[in-house]
Amino acid sequence: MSEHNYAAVAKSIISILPRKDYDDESLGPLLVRLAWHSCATYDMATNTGGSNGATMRFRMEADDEGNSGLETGRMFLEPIKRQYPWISYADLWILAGCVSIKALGGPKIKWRPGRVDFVDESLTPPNGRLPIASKGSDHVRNVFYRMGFNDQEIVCLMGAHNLGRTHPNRSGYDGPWVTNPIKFSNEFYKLLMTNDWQYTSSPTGRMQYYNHDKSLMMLPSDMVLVQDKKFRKYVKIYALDKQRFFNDFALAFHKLNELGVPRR
Ligand code: CCH
Repeated sequence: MSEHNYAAVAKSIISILPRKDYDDESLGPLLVRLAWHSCATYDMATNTGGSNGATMRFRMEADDEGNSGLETGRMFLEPIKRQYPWISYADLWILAGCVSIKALGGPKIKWRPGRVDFVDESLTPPNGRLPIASKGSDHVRNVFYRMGFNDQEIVCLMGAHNLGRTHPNRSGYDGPWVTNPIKFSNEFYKLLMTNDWQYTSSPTGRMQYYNHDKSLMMLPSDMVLVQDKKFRKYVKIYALDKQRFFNDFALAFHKLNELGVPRR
């Protein structure tokens, strides 16, 4: 069954993650964001969008403002796709996200193959379903409730911002959230609980939160998690209990990547 050796694909993905010339020397965070955005178009009411279909291959979704930078992630996965042409892009992107989380010290995420690549471009979900970082708690809730998540799961999933950074040439925001952006941890929640945040302009003019020496950042949509009492409760829990965060994150990320995937 070498034809469907997903473990071999996973191994090959792990082998391309370390990269001296890229960001914090790992492609992992970018691939986690790619997986997340391929899922984040899901709409429960119409059962449209989500990771099945790999519709980000199509121009309309690739050009959605929120997906800026993700062409780089898809490009890095091309050699893997060439090596294992039988895997769908839809499965590959999600597998890459799951494998990256684990490789960067996070929990093991349950992953199942079975996603297909749509040929019909008209099945691409409309633009505008991704969350916008400058908006408040109503917006964040609307986006995640539309996918079928509750407040606890929202706070938990946002903990992926323990990884990676924002890029002025992609989103216009600037900097990493935590001191080691290639180690999955609960530091994001601990930092959110501090009072070290100044609402300031980034070099591109985007308003965001910087810490005292501008070495770390938070998006307005991250700060919502401590400004909103119902969210804040879970930030406290995850700041104090890393294991609970890891367990809950594994469940929530699995739920995320199954959204809209037809299963018998
Ligand atoms: Fe995120 N995220 N995210 N995010 N995100 C960005 C980067 C990453 C929002 C906005 C942004 C999730 C939720 C949200 C990652 C994973 C997740 C950036 C910077 C913005 C802006 C992009 C750039 O400039 O490169 C908003 C808004 C929300 C919700 O309201 C969730 C949920 C996940 C995963 C479960 C990861 C990882 C990154 C880092 C990417 C990198 O290139 O380092």
